[in-house]
Amino acid sequence: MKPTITLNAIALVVALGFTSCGKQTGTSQAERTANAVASYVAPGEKDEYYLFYSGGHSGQVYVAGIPSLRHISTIPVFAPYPATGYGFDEESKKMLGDFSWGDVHHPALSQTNSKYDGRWLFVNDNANNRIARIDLHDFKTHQILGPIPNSIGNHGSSFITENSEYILCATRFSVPLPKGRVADPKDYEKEFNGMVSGIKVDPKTGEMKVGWQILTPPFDWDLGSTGKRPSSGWAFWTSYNTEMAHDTLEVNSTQKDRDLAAVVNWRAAEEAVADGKAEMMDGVPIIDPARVPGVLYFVPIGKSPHGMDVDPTGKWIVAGGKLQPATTVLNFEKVQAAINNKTFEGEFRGVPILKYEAVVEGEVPVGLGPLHTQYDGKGNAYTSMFIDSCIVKWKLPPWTDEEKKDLTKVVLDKVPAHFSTGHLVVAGSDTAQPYGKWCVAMNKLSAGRHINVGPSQPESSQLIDISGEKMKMIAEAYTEPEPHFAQILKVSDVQPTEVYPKDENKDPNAVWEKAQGGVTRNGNQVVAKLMAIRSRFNPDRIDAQVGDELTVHVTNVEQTRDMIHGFGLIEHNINMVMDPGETKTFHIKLTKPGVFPFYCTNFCSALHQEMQGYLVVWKPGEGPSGASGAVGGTK
Ligand code: RUQ
Ligand code: CUA
Repeated sequence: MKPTITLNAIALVVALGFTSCGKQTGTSQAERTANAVASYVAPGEKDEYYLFYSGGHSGQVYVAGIPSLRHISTIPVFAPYPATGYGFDEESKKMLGDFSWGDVHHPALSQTNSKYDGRWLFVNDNANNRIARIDLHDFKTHQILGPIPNSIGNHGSSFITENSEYILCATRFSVPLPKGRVADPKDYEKEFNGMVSGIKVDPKTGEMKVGWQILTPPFDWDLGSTGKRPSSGWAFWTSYNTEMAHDTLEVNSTQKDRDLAAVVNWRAAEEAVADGKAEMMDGVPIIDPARVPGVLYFVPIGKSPHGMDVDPTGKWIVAGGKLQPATTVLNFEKVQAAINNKTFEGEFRGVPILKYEAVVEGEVPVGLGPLHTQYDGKGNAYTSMFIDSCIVKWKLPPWTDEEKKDLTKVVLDKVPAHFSTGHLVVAGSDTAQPYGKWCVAMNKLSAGRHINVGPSQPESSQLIDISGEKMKMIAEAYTEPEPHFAQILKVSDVQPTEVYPKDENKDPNAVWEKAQGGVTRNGNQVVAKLMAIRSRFNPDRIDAQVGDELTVHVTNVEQTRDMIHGFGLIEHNINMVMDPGETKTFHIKLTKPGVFPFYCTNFCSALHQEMQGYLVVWKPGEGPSGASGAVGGTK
């Protein structure tokens, strides 16, 4: 019964908690002015950092600027987005496959030597077990991998290794494996399994493929993080259902005071696969950790933990307590020693459990509901507090003897956040050299701090200056549902292209001159090649007939930045958008006769409205050249 009471109490605190905060008080006019100036980016000036927000179940990634917190663009990933034509042309339709949504949680910037290298941004899809790669060369999605075999609920992901060798993922859910096998959830402990996956990233192209997997008990793996420097080659995940409950998890998975976290030696996993110690399941080499010692260890962490974040030195690993008012700090040197000396407190299914007392450095009493921890690279940690609705700054070890005796002494500062902070991000926290300076709190509830927009409220973000001893709340903004984690990248660390250069366009159907365009027919296949230029399509007439398969290639021949043309086709659910120098293709079967205008959907010039044409779909046997009619009118 006890856990139920605890959880109800928490629910009550969550429900009432934000009434205690509200409008920031005690901010003098001088402070207000200073805060406004700190986040003000004047017209014509630019932000210093990119903020890449995960878009949660919108399936997208949002780009904002720091310090302005202004939304600058949306990068569609797992859901169609007519604004950029994503999900309408053949290539993006193919990437989306049968899904029209995803649940993006944790973006990860690619790294070289534990530093952002400005090449790619990877994001996970919790819902459909996928990982996507956005190229920062053009800020577009270029690959969606998945659904990943033997992986269900790709939430503990996408955690990148220090040289982008792998994206590491752990499953939130467990099912009977391989996928498609059915067993009664009552037999959960026996029949269900979780998985840790190593997704290999090609160092040149960023192309991902499933490398190997490690079979785990059916714990619900939660957040994780990868090692660096001393902990290079390792990765860590919390779990919240060591009880292996399969129903009423709210009660049944919160019984134990400690849950088992996973300590994974991913280099050892890689070697085990190379040495032939894996067995294939659904096309993937699977490592059974009971039979391959040294790949997986467990360590108890209290209670129902959530975030697990490695600090910039790679030495401290901090787990958020969620249902325990403390963060647990593990010392990686002690983890190593415990492994080498076999300081275990038992095992579970053949996997050694490291003795808690032997690996823990301390439990820091940060407050209620600690979730995620970030770092400034100056020895400070920042933890988001879901229940207390605040950010807590505290000092990482090494601690003095006096501090060790009373760890409340290492808690340095608290700043209220509004409300119920989930993730927070400190600029560059997951690298060896954080930029520091800015922290963004991503809050689950905005609770009417903005003008009333009806019952559904946006999420809120708050910008906190962490450059001084005390944190300073600077600004607040609202975002589409719903940012989980985010990444911050210095603008000068990436060089996106301004156009697609003509000579790099390798599309065989690109047309760069009027004479190359036109409409051709082969049986019932009609192919139109169009050129888009201010302010016309060439050709601007496509003739076909009912029953034809129509393929349209449109090349935007502009070589000027931001000179974008669209191709919207009336009543056919088509809207392609071509950036300068880009060729896109759609394919449809023509099922109804009529004259269907098409037009440019991006306001490109003073004569943008005039940028239009006609798709004429004749009844069979009618039309300018009878049954085989296919005409592309050029002017
Ligand atoms: S989880 S609010 Cu999806 Cu990142 Cu912690
Ligand atoms: Cu092209 Cu509007």
